Amino acid sequence: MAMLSFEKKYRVRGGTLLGGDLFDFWIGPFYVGLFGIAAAFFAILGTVLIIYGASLGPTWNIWKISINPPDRSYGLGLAPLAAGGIWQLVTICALGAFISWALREVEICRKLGMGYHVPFAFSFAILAYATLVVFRPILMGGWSYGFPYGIISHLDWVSYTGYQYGNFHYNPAHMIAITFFFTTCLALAMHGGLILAATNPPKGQPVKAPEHENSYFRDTIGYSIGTLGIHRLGLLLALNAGFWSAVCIIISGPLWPENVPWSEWWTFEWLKLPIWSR
Ligand code: 07D
Ligand code: 07D
Ligand code: U10
Repeated sequence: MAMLSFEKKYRVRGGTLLGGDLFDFWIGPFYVGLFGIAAAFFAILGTVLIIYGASLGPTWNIWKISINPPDRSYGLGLAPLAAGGIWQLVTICALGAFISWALREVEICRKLGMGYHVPFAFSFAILAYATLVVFRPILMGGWSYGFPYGIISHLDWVSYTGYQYGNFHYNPAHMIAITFFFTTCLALAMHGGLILAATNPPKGQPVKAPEHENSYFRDTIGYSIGTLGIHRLGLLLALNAGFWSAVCIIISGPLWPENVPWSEWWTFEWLKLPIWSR
């Protein structure tokens, strides 16, 4: 079915989570919905707050603008606008926008009669973000632990926080997360490569089907996970990358003491267990 006639067929009312028929319509290609309005509201308000924060100085250089979290002395309390309060409001707007966006995705899935896999996946990104700016700061007892909202300044935060624990590469959950990120790239490259290989045979030959795809990997590595399986694996790998990222940062401070190098984990008591210490 052509896309335009398909859209005419499925663009019907219903499937909303909240608000019934209110905002149950489309603007151009975009489904609106109550959560679309909420997402637009939070995104616009958050952006306006960032621009307001930037207007307080000291720079309009896009790379250097930074909306900083409050000082350590404010603990988990509210801070004045210019001293971290804007960061707190922007954080609320960001979470409001991300969660509204995920719920809008859920409504679209319901309208289309599809599974919730895409919003489920996005929720892992939201989890990682919330871990950085809400859960870890709460466990550490201060909003100052959140990362600053600026292109360069958030890199400074990652670097600073990494070196605060000596060499962050020694964090075992960071290792697991990185391995999942790398494996996700490997899997996507293999999958993209395989699909293009099957659909681009030499001139004059027919386009190949899943039997060829399965055979390719059975010939190469002795096993094919299958055409549906690779998508399940891809999702699993990517979600684990985000999940273990959240783990690696939530344990840095709340569980593993602040300022203690992660390298010491590897000299921890468990390393002295008789099986491998002889
Ligand atoms: C390609 C989908 C499109 C999304 C894009 C990002 C904004 C920010 C805001 C000026 C893959 C849109 C950007 C809306 C503009 C202002 C105030 C997704 C794609 C194109 N980072 N990070 C970037 C964010 C964190 C880290 C780039 C966001 C953590 C490192 C971009 C968040 C840590 C590097 C960016 C976030 C961290 C980057 C490219 C939120 C650990 C880079 C992102 C909300 C996760 C790279 C200058 C990209 C870079 C980079 C955005 C969080 C580390 C500006 C929105 C605190 C080491 N980050 N980041 O392509 O070039 O993502 O930085 O959590 O090297 Mg970051
Ligand atoms: C948080 C983004 C959420 C995004 C959302 C959506 C918009 C809309 C609109 C485009 C999680 C935002 C959407 C704004 C845009 C439009 C229209 C994703 C998030 C909700 N590290 N490290 C990680 C590597 C080192 C350190 C994670 C590698 C050093 C710290 C990942 C290396 C030191 C932290 C990772 C390396 C160090 C991390 C990031 C190599 C620094 C974290 C991915 C090869 C000296 C962070 C949860 C992630 C983390 C994190 C990879 C090196 C420190 C596993 C490959 C040794 C402090 N590092 N790292 O989390 O776990 O994505 O955050 O050297 O906090 Mg690391
Ligand atoms: C995949 C796939 C597959 C496909 C695919 C894809 C995965 C096998 C079948 C998809 C993949 C691709 C297309 C490849 C490229 C994708 C990437 C590389 C990922 C990254 C993507 C991007 C960088 C693009 C990002 C773009 C976005 C997010 C769109 C931005 C949209 C908007 C700004 C509008 C959003 C709409 C909303 C919020 C709801 C509707 C509202 C409006 C349209 C109007 C605006 C709002 C209002 C009127 C509300 C009023 C405002 C209020 C009340 C606020 C007022 C407040 C104030 C303070 C003023 O596997 O198959 O192929 O294709």
